[in-house]
Amino acid sequence: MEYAPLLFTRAESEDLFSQLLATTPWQQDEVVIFGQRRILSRKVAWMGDAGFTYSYSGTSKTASPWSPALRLIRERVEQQCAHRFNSCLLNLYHDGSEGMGWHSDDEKTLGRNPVIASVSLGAERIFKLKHRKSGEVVSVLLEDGSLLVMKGETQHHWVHTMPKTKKVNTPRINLTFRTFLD
Ligand SMILES: O=C(O)CCC(=O)C(=O)O
Ligand SMILES: [Mn+2]
Repeated sequence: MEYAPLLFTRAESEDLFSQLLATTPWQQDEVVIFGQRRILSRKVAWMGDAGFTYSYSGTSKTASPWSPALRLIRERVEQQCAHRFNSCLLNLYHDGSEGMGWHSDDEKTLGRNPVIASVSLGAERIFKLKHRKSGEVVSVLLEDGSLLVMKGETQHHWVHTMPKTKKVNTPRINLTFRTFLD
């Protein structure tokens, strides 16, 4: 796991945040939990190269084309990681009442040891990883404009979460760049 606090300057990230907020085709997320369909207040979008369908917690989505803001972010991330990405999942957390439960990004179509590059814009939030066997928990503060890269066997051995918190009352956008295999 690698963390870079300032992939984007404060000014860049402010500008990118408002562009993404305005131009992203945000959808209300839906998940199936114990066989029941639930609407989440977090908003999501799925962007990528043409023709991708992504299945995620029981629903499937087709990728929208890259927006100019997201294309720019992708280029910076690809330079930093020396890795190409063909898709990105965007999450909009309106405030600390919205989060994401424990999971790993282990969809089969990502391959065995995926590189997942996570860009954070807006409110700082704590991100946690937990080792499946030992139970060890690692907390990382994901700052505005930062990049967190998970790779190698991370998804086999660790689950991760974006916990809800009462301390945050401003929005955050998270982008996870992923590479789906053909
Ligand atoms: O918001 C985050 O930092 C985590 C997002 C995440 O884990 C995911 O989209 O799979
Ligand atoms: Mn994840």
